[in-house]
Amino acid sequence: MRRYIAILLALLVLAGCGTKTEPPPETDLIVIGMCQVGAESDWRVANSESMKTVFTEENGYRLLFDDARQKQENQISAVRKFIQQQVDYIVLMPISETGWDSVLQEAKGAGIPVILVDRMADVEDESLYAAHVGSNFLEEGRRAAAWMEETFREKAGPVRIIHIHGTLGSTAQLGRTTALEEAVAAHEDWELLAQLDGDFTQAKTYEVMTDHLSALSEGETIDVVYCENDNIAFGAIQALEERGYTCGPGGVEIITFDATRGALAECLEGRISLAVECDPLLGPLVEEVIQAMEAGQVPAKHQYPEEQLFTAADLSEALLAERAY
Ligand code: GZL
Ligand code: ZN
Repeated sequence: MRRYIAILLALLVLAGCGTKTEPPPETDLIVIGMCQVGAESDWRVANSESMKTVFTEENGYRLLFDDARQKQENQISAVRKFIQQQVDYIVLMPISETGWDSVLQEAKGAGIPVILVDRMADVEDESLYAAHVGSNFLEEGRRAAAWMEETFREKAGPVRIIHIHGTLGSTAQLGRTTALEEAVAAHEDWELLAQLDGDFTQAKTYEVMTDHLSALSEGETIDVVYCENDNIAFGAIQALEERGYTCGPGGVEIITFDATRGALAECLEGRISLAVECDPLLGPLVEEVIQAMEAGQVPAKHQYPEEQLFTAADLSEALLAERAY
């Protein structure tokens, strides 16, 4: 009997049942420290998904993912943690443009390349980052302003605009705001009624827009609300409709940026007038940069995704169904 048990034990050990499963060996996986802003918007969730889909162990990567919960100090400590862990690359989605010089200097000193994704970091020394992959936000805003010019060309009297901006100091906010302010300055018949801080979230926008509307006289005319992302648009529409306004073409024209599926559905429904696409699926572009660097090449400093505008005429249920985000 004892011999039988001994054989059984030996078989179990051989089968590895007795030992804990070892993680895959640190072979040649490329280790990436990723500092994400947070999960403040549908765009951000899609952006994180894109990264996690690309940077998998099957594809040859070990992804260390940090969510900064929309605080720059959390991003800075995450970069320092990744430097200590001696990752191969740091991928940073900077929440705002300033305050990065010293921590990126530390990464450079540790010989770890930094790739900026989505928003930009405004640093003195451009060698502090290897490449930037993200949208041209000023261009996005200028395309929205051109649509406004077209839409209001024949309108007699003032064009009354409420501007709800995103996280102050973020490249997306700076670019989209500059474009609107340039256009307002160029049109003496455009009136900027208010500039509110929606911080790219639906909750904050609903709060500030409700407060603003409650201070207006009943039914005061608003021609267009310029929302710097979809979640701002959702909050603004909720507040406007509660106050009796009709949103969409012919009513309060709603302009939004990102063009996530939720916003395109509202556009098809006729509550959003214009959705300016801002592509969150940047994982493949970032991987191209990393693979180029792995091959010893110097990547282009800036890589911009292709983006388009949507109005209801451009949309259908079928198109919505096939969109990735
Ligand atoms: C834009 C990105 C912005 C999105 C918002 O690339 O920085 O941040 O437009 C997100 O939805 O919060
Ligand atoms: Zn004009």
